[in-house]
Amino acid sequence: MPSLRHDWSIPEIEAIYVEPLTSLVFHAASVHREHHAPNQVQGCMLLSIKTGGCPEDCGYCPQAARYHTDVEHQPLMSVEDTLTSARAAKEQGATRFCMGAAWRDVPKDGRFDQVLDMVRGVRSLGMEACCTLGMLNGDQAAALADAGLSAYNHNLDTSPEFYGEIITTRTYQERLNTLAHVRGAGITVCSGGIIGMGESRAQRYGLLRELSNLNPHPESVPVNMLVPVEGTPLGNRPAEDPLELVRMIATARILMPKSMVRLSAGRVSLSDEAQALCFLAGANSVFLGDRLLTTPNPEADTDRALFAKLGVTLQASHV
Ligand code: SAM
Ligand code: DTB
Ligand code: SF4
Repeated sequence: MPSLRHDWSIPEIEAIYVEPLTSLVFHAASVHREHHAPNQVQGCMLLSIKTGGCPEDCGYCPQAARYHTDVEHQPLMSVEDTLTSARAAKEQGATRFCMGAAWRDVPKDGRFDQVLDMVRGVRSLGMEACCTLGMLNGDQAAALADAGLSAYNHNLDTSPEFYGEIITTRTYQERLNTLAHVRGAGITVCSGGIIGMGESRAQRYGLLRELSNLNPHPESVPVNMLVPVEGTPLGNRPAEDPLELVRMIATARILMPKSMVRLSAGRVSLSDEAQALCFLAGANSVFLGDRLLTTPNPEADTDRALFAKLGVTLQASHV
């Protein structure tokens, strides 16, 4: 089996991304089958534990305080309510519970202790626990690792060149620093990006190069399709072509063969056929539940019917 590579170049990435679609999907599916059970998908469930009011200016995000969206601000949820939600997630077949907070960075007060309690609680239910809390330092990463955190989500979102068009309140390097702290604490890394923000294909290759040149590769790579939200600067973006999503997923699968590639935001706007192509192209994880953080995701019944139709089974817990 070829060893994993961390030196993919832009021309190599481009050559993969632009293969004729059926060749690309066949290539990705072949790589997928060498490393993963082809018809098994990991189910993750998201919960927004602190919603809205974020000081950052991420152009896609309904939770940025400066944009006027319908999102209602909510302070940090209680540990009890969070665990009630985690139990429901487990019932629906999720093996990973992911807690998201609209923070620029992890707060240095009692709220962090509360998050640590949530992490311990989720782990005690026998689920993987993931958090996405914004930037963090080495000590905070170590505390999360101590509490048993399985993964930390922190997306690079796009290429270094395009980043400044979407976010100006922090730098790409700060994103990379947080990922290094997470890795340094021994927590697995979940990092990916978004397509459909007006980036060029070349800028997608740039994101894929950054992700695939991390050593080790992120254990999970969420590929989001922009959910345009009214009131945000990207609220009027036209819908992205689902076949670009398929190319992005297939290329990520080929560059990072062992990683979980997550078909993330945007599933509500995809047909069953488009989702089937994404799974064929190597996506092997999804978010379950009718809500992502603040925007809709397919209903449980809709997903059950889709998985039954495709013969996809949800991965059993290995915790
Ligand atoms: N505040 C933390 C941060 O930025 O890392 C954690 C939460 S933030 C909402 C998590 C990720 O959600 C972002 O990095 C972005 O990739 C994704 N996201 C946010 N809004 C989105 C949208 N409208 N469409 C697609 N993905 C989105
Ligand atoms: C990721 O890459 N996608 C998820 C999760 N990581 C945190 C979030 C998607 C958010 C979509 C917009 C919303 O629901 O607010
Ligand atoms: Fe804040 Fe995260 Fe939204 Fe950016 S993506 S505005 S950091 S919640």
